[in-house]
Amino acid sequence: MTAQLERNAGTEVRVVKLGANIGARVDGVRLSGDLDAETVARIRSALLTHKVIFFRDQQHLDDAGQLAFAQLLGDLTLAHPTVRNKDNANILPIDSDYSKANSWHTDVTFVDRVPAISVLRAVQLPEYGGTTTWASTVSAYEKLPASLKALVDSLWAVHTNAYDYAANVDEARIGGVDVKFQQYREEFVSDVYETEHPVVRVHPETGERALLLGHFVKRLVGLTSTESQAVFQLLQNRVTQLENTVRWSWQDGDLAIWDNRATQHYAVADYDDLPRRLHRVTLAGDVPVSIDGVRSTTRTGDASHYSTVS
Ligand SMILES: O=C(O)CCC(=O)C(=O)O
Ligand SMILES: [Fe+2]
Repeated sequence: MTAQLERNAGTEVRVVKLGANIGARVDGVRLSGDLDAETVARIRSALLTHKVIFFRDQQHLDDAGQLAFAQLLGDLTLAHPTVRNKDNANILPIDSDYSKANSWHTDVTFVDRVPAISVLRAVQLPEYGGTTTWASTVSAYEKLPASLKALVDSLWAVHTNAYDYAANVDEARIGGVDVKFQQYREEFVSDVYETEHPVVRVHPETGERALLLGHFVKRLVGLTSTESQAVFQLLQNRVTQLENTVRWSWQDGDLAIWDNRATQHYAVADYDDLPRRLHRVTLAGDVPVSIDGVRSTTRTGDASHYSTVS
């Protein structure tokens, strides 16, 4: 294994690269709301470079600590545009009792203000399975041949939370006919959102071009649904190519941060009916912008209650 060690002078922060295209583990940091500006800058820089970063041994963090740390990286969004959490307005529990995200997606792309960053903390883990995999949508774009770049550079997609759920997830495997699951699903689509995004967005901090797709895509603008599916699948296959991914095996005390403007992810549902719970916090993002400088447009719904635009 050719893990690369970057030692930063002055502090203990060590960034250990996990793969050529995506992923790094950050060692030597005790996460909290009290980190100094230099450490926060290093974490942000590691995130922008590696797209998803992992921290071990953060057992001291609770919800309040996770929120305090996350706020050093940006402004909090609500837990979700439609799903309410009565315990804490800013934390979305990812609980295997009522949802399993075993489908490739970028978080909350059905609104115009797609969150910039997601911060996910392990709370309860199964004895086996339950890994999560991330893919770089930047390297997926960069590796496209010129002919496919020409296709996607001016392509737009309609994203919605009322997507065809059964087409993407094998419902039978997720606890059968489960009332809690059904209720969650109903809350998820209680307000319908539809947004048109460019398939290639320019990252506001790095200037990199990234594919903006994932399972909230309903169709590609100007294409029939059959054509949309074919082109979508072709591009998704590029995103999820294994060389383009990193897979994380969760341990107690782990925290992951991903750049939601440059990645998709998939939670592997291979832990039977064992309980699994993680807490997610998201940070406000900008409205995506195409290569031509055109911003995404809302078709249905108003997400201003959910998040500011960073
Ligand atoms: O369960 C996981 O590992 C990830 C779930 C997910 O999609 C998310 O936290 O945004
Ligand atoms: Fe997600």
